Amino acid sequence: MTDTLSLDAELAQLRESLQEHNYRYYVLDDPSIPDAEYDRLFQRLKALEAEHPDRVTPDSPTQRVGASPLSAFPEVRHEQPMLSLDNAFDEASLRDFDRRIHQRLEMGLETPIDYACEPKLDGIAVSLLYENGVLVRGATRGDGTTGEDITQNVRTVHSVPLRLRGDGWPARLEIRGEIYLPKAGFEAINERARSRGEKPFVNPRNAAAGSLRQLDPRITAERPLELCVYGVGLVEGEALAGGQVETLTRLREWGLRTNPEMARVCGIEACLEYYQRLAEKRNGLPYEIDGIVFKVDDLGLQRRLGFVSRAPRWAIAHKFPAQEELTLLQGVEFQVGRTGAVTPVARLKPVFVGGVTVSNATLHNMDEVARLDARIGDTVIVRRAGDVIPQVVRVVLERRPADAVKIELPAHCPVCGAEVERTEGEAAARCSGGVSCGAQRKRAIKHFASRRAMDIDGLGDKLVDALVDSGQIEQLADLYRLEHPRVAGMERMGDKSAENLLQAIEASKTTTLPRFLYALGIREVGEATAVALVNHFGTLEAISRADEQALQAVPDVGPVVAQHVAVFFQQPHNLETLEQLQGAGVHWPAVEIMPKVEQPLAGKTYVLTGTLEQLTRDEAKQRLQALGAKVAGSVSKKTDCVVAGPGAGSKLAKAESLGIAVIDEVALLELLEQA
Ligand code: 9MJ
Repeated sequence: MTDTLSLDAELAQLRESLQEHNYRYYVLDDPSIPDAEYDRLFQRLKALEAEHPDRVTPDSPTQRVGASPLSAFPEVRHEQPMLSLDNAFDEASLRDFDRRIHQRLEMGLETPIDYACEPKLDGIAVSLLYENGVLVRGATRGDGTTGEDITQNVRTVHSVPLRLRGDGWPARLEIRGEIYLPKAGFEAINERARSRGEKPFVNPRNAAAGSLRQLDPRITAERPLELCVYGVGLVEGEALAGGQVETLTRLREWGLRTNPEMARVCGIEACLEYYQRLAEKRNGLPYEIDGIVFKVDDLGLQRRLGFVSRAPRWAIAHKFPAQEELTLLQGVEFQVGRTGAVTPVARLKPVFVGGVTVSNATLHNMDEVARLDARIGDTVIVRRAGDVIPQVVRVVLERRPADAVKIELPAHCPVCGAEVERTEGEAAARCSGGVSCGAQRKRAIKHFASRRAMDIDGLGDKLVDALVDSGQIEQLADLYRLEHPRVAGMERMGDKSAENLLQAIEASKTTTLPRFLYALGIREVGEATAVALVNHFGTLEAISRADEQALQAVPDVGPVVAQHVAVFFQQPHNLETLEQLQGAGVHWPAVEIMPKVEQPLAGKTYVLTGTLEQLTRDEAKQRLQALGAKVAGSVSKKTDCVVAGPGAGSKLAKAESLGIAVIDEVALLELLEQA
């Protein structure tokens, strides 16, 4: 007996405690224990209930999911009809609403009315029936009189209490509210859908509807839905006194989530101010709202005002500008980004959406175009939510004209005419023009001038921007045609710095072939690949003539790199650039091809540390690489040898602790000489 008592006491205590923590977490947004502790209490309750199945109650926190899939949702009749709202799309209509109320109540306009102001959530309206404080039914709005019984799914929503807190609730109580997906939850669901190759939802409202209308409640349970309540239907037993705001405050005490932005204001001017304030806050809220609902706060006045058809005379929704509109897809242009990514952009018949006129929207990439099945001439839904760039979210297939035109990726870059490449497994298509492409020019020049490429000291990013913007550099080779007076006349330049820059540019003409090849910025061709290509082919000419098969014979060059290299050298623009650069005087010493047998360090990994005195780090690195060695930046078990100069520190210590061979610069030079 005592055992049973203490078991029941523990079960009751666990349930109450979990319910309280749920309330603090979901309703007050102020949890008092860490998640791990909540999980422990939950697991304890689950274990006890598993041991004593006869003690499981339907309102136990463990009983949110568990029901099996339905074949259809049964119909339910609401105890009280679920109302809809009239809309006001501008200030004048809102003022008319206030005027009508004054007239009906026979009140002078000078007597302001108290209004409850609530953000209008754009989710799915639900009615929750509580009997003696226990959730017995959840239903959709349906036609307002009859809805669908979605009790199983509603129970999986954590902010829906399975039992009301406290006391004093009416014996039977219908709660009205909205189940919705916060913005972050919507993004997460769509991200997951995309990663699985599934179709993403168009907007959070559709995602919430799709989640709530699952016949299998286990799927609903995986969606981060939330509840927010804004009213009541049937109230049987205890009456609810006070106004709208007071009612919602009571509901909150009973454990139901209400909107913290809710406010009571006096008079229509204050309503307009509230609307403005929330309009400014809209993008920063964690959930989507599509307007503000204003309700006469006093329940007595509400009763006197009554209804017309299904909408109360005492409430109105003042809508924000729509975030989705229909328009025509008039064309598609392809833009080339700094990295060469070729992006389709929809040209739309201008349409007012999300508070601005939109005439362009991104289509992301060709995979997205295929997913949308968009064609020129289609009617599309454009969405502009918050500050994000407008998107085409859906095509209205029923409105497709017979002459709608398929969207094709152009074969050639719209900026430079070079071939457009698509790599297997990559969504973006890219221009292969590289250095010769105007869209990629600034980036290409910055890379060309960088220290590990042509090493043009003093040619920083800002200066490159200024030189391109002022028209002094249109193509790479223009670098070598810069003239002193114009350079010196630029902002923050002067005689001396111009002279230094021109000298550095002059000095860069004397380079090495691997550096030059790397400087061209061919995709996937880093320094090591450039060295490998040069070692294998010996001359730029040979590299440029090699086909993909020949390129793949180079160590570490796979099909993707081979394709990028081959395509680069097939572009007439690129060949012209190479000619111009060499014509401007860029040159390098001839390279002796090392037959593979003469790569005595192939497969070995070297690490350089400390100061070298006779060689620069780069020279040492290039000469080691020329012998087939890999030069790594850090010491690991895979390192074969560490070259340590004066000042070597932790890398040397690590090499010693791992028992890795250590040599000094003299030994390195000997090694390089012998090889
Ligand atoms: C929404 N959707 O946020 C009402 N609503 O009141 C609020 N909807 C409503 N109130 C009566 N805050 C009918 C609908």
